[in-house]
Amino acid sequence: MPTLFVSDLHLSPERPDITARFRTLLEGEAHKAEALYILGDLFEFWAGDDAASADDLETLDALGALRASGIPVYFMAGNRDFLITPAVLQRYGIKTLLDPTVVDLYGTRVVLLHGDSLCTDDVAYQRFRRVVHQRWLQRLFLRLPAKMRKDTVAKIRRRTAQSVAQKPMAIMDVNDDAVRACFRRFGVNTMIHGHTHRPAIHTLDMDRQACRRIVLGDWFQQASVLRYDETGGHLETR
Ligand code: LP5
Ligand code: MN
Repeated sequence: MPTLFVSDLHLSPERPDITARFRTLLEGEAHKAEALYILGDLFEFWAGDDAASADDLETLDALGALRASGIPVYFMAGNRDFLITPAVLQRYGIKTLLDPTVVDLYGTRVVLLHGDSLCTDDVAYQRFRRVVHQRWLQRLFLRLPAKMRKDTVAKIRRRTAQSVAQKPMAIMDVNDDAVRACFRRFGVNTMIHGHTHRPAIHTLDMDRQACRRIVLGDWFQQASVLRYDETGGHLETR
């Protein structure tokens, strides 16, 4: 049976079409899978577990139902939903993965990432990332009333959207040296990540060995799904 990978769904009540697409996957194809891996940005944003919307909880319920039917569900946080706690995910039977994580897929060691850590040319983003990943700042933020947190996230999203609009496309892709360093660090020849919304299977030579970087796409127009089995990775849309 294949293992399914998805990322960058950006689920929100404003985009019921994406939620519907995800439900179709969860209630159908996912039941015939070995496991489901979510590699970040499942949610458009996460302002704290107590600030989750009814839609967010329904999504977690649907994932919990898949897990309850015997299909393991793994979640790695993205740059939008990193505030979701492992405790909440565990309540639904979902296992949290750290970024990066190495897994064994049908006898091949594969490194999994959200992908934002590889975008080292985007200096403003890397600075922003370092700040919001500070544990003390997160703890302080989570002590604020939920309404204030949601307003702050809305402000951050407006500011970052302005910032993205002014950035050259090239700096928002992965940096080649960062990719090579990651292959080297884990001694693997396959990598799977999302974040850049540029679905593709890239091959590159590392010390005369062919390496593969599989990039998942977003779900805005269609569902981007990686079906991985004994024959390798198949990047598909639904
Ligand atoms: O996800 P994607 O692909 O759209 O965009 C990313 C980068 N953007 C972000 C921001 C998120 O999209 C939205 C934030 C979610 C908030 C979660 C909770 C936060 C709580 C804080 C806890 C302490 O990650 C974007 C990249 C792009 O990918 C491509 O890689 O470029 O990065 C940016 O836009 C970052 C900016 O360049 C950095 C500067 C923005 C200034 C923000 C100031 C905040 C002001 C606060 C006001 C109260
Ligand atoms: Mn992302």
